[in-house]
Amino acid sequence: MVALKLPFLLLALNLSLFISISSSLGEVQHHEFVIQEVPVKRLCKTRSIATVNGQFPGPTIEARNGDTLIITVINQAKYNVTLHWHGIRQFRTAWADGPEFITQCPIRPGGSYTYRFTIRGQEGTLWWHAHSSWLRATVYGALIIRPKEDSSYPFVKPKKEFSVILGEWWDQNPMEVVRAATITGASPDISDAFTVNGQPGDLYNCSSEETTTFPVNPGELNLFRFINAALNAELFVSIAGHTMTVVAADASYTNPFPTSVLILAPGQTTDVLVAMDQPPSRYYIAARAYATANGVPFDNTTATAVVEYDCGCHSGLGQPPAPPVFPALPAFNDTAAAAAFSCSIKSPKPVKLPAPVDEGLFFTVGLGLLDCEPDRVCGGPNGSRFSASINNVSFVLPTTHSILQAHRLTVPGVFTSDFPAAPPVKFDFTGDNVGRELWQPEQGTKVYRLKYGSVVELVLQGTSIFAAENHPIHLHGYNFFILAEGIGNFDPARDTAKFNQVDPPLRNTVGVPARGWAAIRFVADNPGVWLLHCHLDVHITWGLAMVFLVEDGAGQLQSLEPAPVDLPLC
Ligand SMILES: *[C@@H]1O[C@H](CO)[C@@H](O)[C@H](O)[C@H]1NC(C)=O
Ligand SMILES: *[C@@H]1O[C@H](CO)[C@@H](O)[C@H](O)[C@H]1NC(C)=O
Ligand SMILES: *[C@@H]1O[C@H](CO)[C@@H](O)[C@H](O)[C@H]1NC(C)=O
Ligand SMILES: *[C@@H]1O[C@H](CO)[C@@H](O)[C@H](O)[C@H]1NC(C)=O
Ligand SMILES: *[C@@H]1O[C@H](CO)[C@@H](O)[C@H](O)[C@H]1NC(C)=O
Ligand SMILES: *[C@@H]1O[C@H](CO)[C@@H](O)[C@H](O)[C@H]1NC(C)=O
Ligand SMILES: [Cu+2]
Repeated sequence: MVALKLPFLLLALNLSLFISISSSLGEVQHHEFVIQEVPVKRLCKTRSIATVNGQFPGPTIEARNGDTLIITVINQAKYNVTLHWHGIRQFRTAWADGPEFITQCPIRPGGSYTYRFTIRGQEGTLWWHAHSSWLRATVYGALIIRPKEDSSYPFVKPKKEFSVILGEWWDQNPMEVVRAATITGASPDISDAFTVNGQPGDLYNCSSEETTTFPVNPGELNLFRFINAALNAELFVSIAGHTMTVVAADASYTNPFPTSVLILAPGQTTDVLVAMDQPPSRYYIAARAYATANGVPFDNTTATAVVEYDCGCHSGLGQPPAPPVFPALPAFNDTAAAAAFSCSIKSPKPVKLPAPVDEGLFFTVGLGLLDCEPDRVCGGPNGSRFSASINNVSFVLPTTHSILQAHRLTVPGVFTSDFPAAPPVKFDFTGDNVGRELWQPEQGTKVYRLKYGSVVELVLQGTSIFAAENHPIHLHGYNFFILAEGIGNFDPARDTAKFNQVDPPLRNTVGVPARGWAAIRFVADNPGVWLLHCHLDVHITWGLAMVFLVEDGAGQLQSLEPAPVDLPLC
């Protein structure tokens, strides 16, 4: 089946795929996003959630490469909010990137802010989400970027397109979940469900009436745009009976390959073509966690949606429809399946890898524990407080100015520029016996400065402090080539030989393997301040983040634009 389908797709592959950064601009789109709380019922309970325009998931933005988006956000909820356009390069428009206290102060209740940016040289699926505390649990939606001309898809134009947004649901208000955990220092409560387009599906109580359904016709070739919008879980996802052909990831085209299962870390997207070539019936799409931290509790439930063929065969008179076919999913700890999938993603043709490297950086990423405040007992292990860090610095958000504003206005005391290029202590990063004296990180608001245009190679090294775990690391404002991933401690003498210098994939989020490493490369050609962080919200809450400050280059076209007049201040 696979062998039959693939040549057909490959023949259709237009080999001149690389998207040119066209100077002729596309359409200008205006949107109004009102942040408002509405009651929704899930898992038998009703609670009020923050939404955009009362929709959950929020509105889909459909654009073409080259379009300019002008999105006015009006905050009518009781929370501070910011929105982030995940994966958008934001050339010269860092002011519109969104992470709170990094590129702007939050939009306060009653306030508003207009995000303005142009999509340049990106096609595929991205998404938008709140970037303030844990609001993104319910404030998110798809951002679809089509080619400027329909004829320039590098694959057969699909008959139908579906967005499949995987989310995570708590019975409690997620803002309360993180607030409680921040007070005690304990690990936040795990979620109660995963969702597909906002619905948990048939395997949960009080949910089967509203299971998401994707109506298809026999014989069609359809595009499914998968987005992992979950807060704290990497997800395996599969469609029963159907082979998926991966054609894009994080809004970059890939060399097409067939697979029966996808793995998506929070933040990642994957576009797949699926031929509706099975006997007309109903087939489950199912998603559940890929969990790598030994002994750490996780949500082990399974979300489903249904791919339903139009065949007049579902409501036989008096006969209940047959239950949909269920797919095989890998075990929760199937690292081999996760690695096989990530390593199959490649650029569609040889790339021009930026070289030579100007900045060779080595960052450890992992967990840690902080001592509790004096005279208190915290809720983490042995009365401690959970923490996380990069190069032993646990990131602390500023409060009086965003880092971008402090940079532009040269406000002292908001951040320091001494983020270390390498970990302060060399140890057996992935070993089982990391000395307890190494477990407590330093706290700080440190940036690493990059000259405009410098070529950066960054090795992200997981540690096994407290628990080794896969960390999905996301870089704002950039795509990067993933040169290689490996298990154990990165050894330059041995491991640089494994770098894919031919067709490495271009992405915005890389899952750094548990007890392993990933190497990425990018050119610092976008001035501004850009957050690098773990996209598990539990870890960013604990400080697994840092900031690259990219200096202006020569002249206006290599410099950050002036701040918008309505930029929210602290
Ligand atoms: C679903 O409902 C049943 C019956 O009321 C109950 O026993 C079970 O605990 C519920 N499951 C969940 C996950 O809430
Ligand atoms: C999910 O976790 C619960 C609680 O730890 C456990 O009782 C249950 O057996 C697990 N279910 C699966 C399918 O692993
Ligand atoms: C995965 O979990 C199963 C049972 O929970 C265990 O037997 C197996 O050794 C684990 N595999 C890995 C690779 O950790
Ligand atoms: C907690 O303390 C006990 C006893 O000192 C020790 O054995 C254990 O390793 C500690 N656990 C953590 C996570 O620090
Ligand atoms: C991190 O820094 C703290 C404070 O300086 C130190 O005690 C600890 O050993 C360091 N840990 C590592 C892994 O570098
Ligand atoms: C909202 O943001 C402002 C800074 O702009 C801050 O002073 C305030 O504490 C924040 N409110 C909440 C509830 O976090
Ligand atoms: Cu993480």
